[in-house]
Amino acid sequence: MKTSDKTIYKNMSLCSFGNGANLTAVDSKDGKVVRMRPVHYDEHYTKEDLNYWTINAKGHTFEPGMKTLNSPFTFIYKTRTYSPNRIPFPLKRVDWDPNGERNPQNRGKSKFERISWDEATDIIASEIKRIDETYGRNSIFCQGDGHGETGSIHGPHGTMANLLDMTGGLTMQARQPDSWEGWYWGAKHAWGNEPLGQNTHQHNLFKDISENSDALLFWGCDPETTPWGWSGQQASRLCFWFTEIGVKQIHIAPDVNYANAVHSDMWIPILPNTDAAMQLAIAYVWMTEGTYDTEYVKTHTDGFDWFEYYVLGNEDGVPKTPEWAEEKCHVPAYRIKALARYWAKHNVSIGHCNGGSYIRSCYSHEPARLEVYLLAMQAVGKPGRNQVKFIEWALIGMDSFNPLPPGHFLPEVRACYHGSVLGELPASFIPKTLVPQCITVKEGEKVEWYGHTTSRHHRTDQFKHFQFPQDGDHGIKMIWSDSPCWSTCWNGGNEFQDALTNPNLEFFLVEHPWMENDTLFADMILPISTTLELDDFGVDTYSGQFNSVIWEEHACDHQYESLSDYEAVVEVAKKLEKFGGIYEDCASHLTGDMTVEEWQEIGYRGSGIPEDEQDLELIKKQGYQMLPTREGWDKEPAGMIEFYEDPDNNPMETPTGKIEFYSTGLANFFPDDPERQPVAKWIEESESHHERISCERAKDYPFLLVSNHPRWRIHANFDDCPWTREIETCKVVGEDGYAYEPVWINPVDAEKLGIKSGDIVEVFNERGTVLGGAYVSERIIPGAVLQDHGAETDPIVSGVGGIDRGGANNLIAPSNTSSKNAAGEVTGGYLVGVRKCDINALKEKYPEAFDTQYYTAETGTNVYDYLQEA
Ligand SMILES: Nc1nc2c(c(=O)[nH]1)N[C@H]1C(S)=C(S)[C@@H](COP(=O)(O)OP(=O)(O)OC[C@H]3O[C@@H](n4cnc5c(=O)[nH]c(N)nc54)[C@H](O)[C@@H]3O)O[C@H]1N2
Ligand SMILES: Nc1nc2c(c(=O)[nH]1)N[C@H]1C(S)=C(S)[C@@H](COP(=O)(O)OP(=O)(O)OC[C@H]3O[C@@H](n4cnc5c(=O)[nH]c(N)nc54)[C@H](O)[C@@H]3O)O[C@H]1N2
Ligand SMILES: [Mo]
Repeated sequence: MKTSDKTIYKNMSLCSFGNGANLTAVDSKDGKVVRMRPVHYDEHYTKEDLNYWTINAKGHTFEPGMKTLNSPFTFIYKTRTYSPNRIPFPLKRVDWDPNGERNPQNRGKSKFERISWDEATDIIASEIKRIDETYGRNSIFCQGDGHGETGSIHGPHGTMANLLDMTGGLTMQARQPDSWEGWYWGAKHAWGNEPLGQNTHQHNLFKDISENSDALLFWGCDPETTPWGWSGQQASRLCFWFTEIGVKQIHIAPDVNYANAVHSDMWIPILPNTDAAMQLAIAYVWMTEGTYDTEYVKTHTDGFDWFEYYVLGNEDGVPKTPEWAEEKCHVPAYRIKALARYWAKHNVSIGHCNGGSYIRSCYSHEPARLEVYLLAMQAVGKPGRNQVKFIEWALIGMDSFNPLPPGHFLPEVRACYHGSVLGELPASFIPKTLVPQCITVKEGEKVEWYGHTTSRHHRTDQFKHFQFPQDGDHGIKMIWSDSPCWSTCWNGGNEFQDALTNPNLEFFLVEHPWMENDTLFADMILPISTTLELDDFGVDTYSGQFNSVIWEEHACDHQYESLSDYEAVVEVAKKLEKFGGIYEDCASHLTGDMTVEEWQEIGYRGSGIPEDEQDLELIKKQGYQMLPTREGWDKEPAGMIEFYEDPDNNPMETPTGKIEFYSTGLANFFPDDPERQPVAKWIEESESHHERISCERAKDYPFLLVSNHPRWRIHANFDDCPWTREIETCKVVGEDGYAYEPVWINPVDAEKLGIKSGDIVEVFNERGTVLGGAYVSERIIPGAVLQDHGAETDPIVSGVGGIDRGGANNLIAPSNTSSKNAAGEVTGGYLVGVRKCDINALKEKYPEAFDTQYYTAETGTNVYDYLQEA
């Protein structure tokens, strides 16, 4: 019996940029998606067609395979499409009246009522016009960035910014390089590697490591979890291959993450965000034992003397010995010495996705620069000695194989506004890390920072000064968000929840598929379709297998009254057109007067498939088209070898062209910044942060929080998935039947706290409290606790000092940025207290909050519980 009557193909990565990985087959029957499954390339292609690549090393061969290696999230996506949490129709908060009382204080408290698309778009259009005429366009603030469903035409983020941009302007949220803060704000000043700051010379690194490395340091890296986000399972296979060929895998992390548990030859437990201390001690061992590459340091680097002066203690009287470091990072001195000596004698590379709280905590620019220093002291670029980035893309140099490199965009097809990420910002913009401060800024005051803060700007952009609001502007009166997860993904979420109730904010509009997180605080919500309901176009560039170009069709109809983000914004544009003037023809400008199918064709034409191989009939019929591996890929120079061999003719992008131990750019522009000095240092505490175990605050909040990228979610996505919620590392069901976000606690700490596995616990500091379910395990170092990020907020009391049952720990993250002049986020590696929670006492104290707790352990929220009964 045939179980499906239709099969379509989709790009199911949640990267959002049209490209990603996870080419997936989707079967549906009677209009309903019944199954999502991998694609076997050999249904249409032979190995020869694909120019099948292999890597040979040490008598073994690594093969990409002929079947896609999708992440588990790919196969469970239909549960999101059919989630009970889907927003079915446009909603308006019952006590928000655009012509009367707006009750901003009730955001997040009052319920919603159904309205029609016609009413909703009428209100939106007239609010835009009114706010523009009363306060000016810069009072409309767009939050239009984020990861999310991979769409090109129906891009999940920023379409509304396009509309506002073409009709008079807006204030845009600038997405900071959240994933690689430390590399961006720090490492660039040491070795360039623009624009990311992580090593951008990734060609053939996988091959290089296989052939030449003795060990790979997984320094804050979980290639069994984070590849699930964007790419698939190739990184997992790579780790097995490293074991097969004898490349040692050493994990440096506070926790036994999922790769560490399976693949590691050694785990070096370290307290969160104390890596800088260990790095300095490693440098100390090399300096005092004479085991670094002095010749390389002379010819390839600049300013080493400054660093040596500091490390040996000549500057502050404190030699950075392994014993000194042990006290800060809790790695025993003997182990630091052993690692330093092993490293000096062997070919060692370092692998990251991005680096965990090592790279997203206070002063993250320091460990990032220190890593560059250590690499330089051991002749980075020499075969087997490199820095590998983005293991989550599984690629380790896969961009060498594939004609479409990761990050290949399809610019013509974009409905998304990519300025927020890539840097083409309007004059008025706000760094994402400073949003609460900017919403609440008082008339006549301003918020200030350095740099456009988006991820593609050059190092020198960090020296430009900016402010909000612009002179003469009036601050934020309206927010239009298509990425309503600020409170569970950014820094100081409780401050954001408070800011949303600010009386200056007249209209908070959200477009989203699901009722969760900031959506609960909206005045109006537009129901958005999921990718399975849409025709689109995509490319697979991250799988680490082969590139494919995908002609995406819808697998089921639009659910309920939902529209895609693009379609929703076009509906608003049509209403604006009626006002004429600046709004004339804005809807047709937005669509280019083209149908989705016409956009798909444009996407295909610009996809990178060579013109003579383009065949529209074929791709429409087959659903996808594969590209063969590039000829000659294996001849390309690996990693930073060219700089290693000839630094004068292949300089780094630093002012001196060398790797700078003394960042001359920072020295010129911020000579007196104690938090980011010209030479990277250990910063104990400072004006911006008091988040060390040595700080006064640690008496009340003695643990450092690790807040990893979630094993069972992609950030804020998937928290409602019944298939994963059953897993004990996904949710811990408490005594009251509620599914809590796990909190890992070491048995030594648990015993002191009187906590056992399964207990409901509170994780807290002066910024608030989040609940969790205890998972007592030696998988976490004593002195640290771990709770993944991105759980759905479920406020018992919202705002600063509040209590969140959902376990969205970003609510209690610091709101100050990486350091005074670096606007990065701090979302892990900060101080918290932990105690057992008396849930019954909370229920007595906040009966109303618990009356309106709608969660079931199986699925989390149900949207109907937020609706006012008719
Ligand atoms: N504690 C802690 N916090 C962190 C980090 C950490 O390590 N620890 N890491 C940081 C990093 S690296 C990142 S990238 C960020 C991630 O933060 P984000 O990129 O903001 O998070 P996402 O959940 O991926 O997506 C944003 C929103 O888009 C929504 N969405 C998905 N598809 C669609 C769609 O088609 N249309 C619309 N309108 N919405 C859609 C999702 O539901 C979600 O609300 O978090 C950062 N925050
Ligand atoms: N499943 C899943 N995959 C994802 C994502 C997701 O949300 N879910 N998000 C995607 C995105 S946007 C990004 S940016 C990447 C993020 O990629 P990463 O930055 O690599 O991810 P993290 O989980 O923050 O950290 C990786 C590991 O670092 C270790 N670690 C944590 N804190 C510290 C520390 O202070 N010091 C040291 N030495 N180690 C530490 C932990 O073992 C953790 O497992 O993942 C991507 N992939
Ligand atoms: Mo990220």
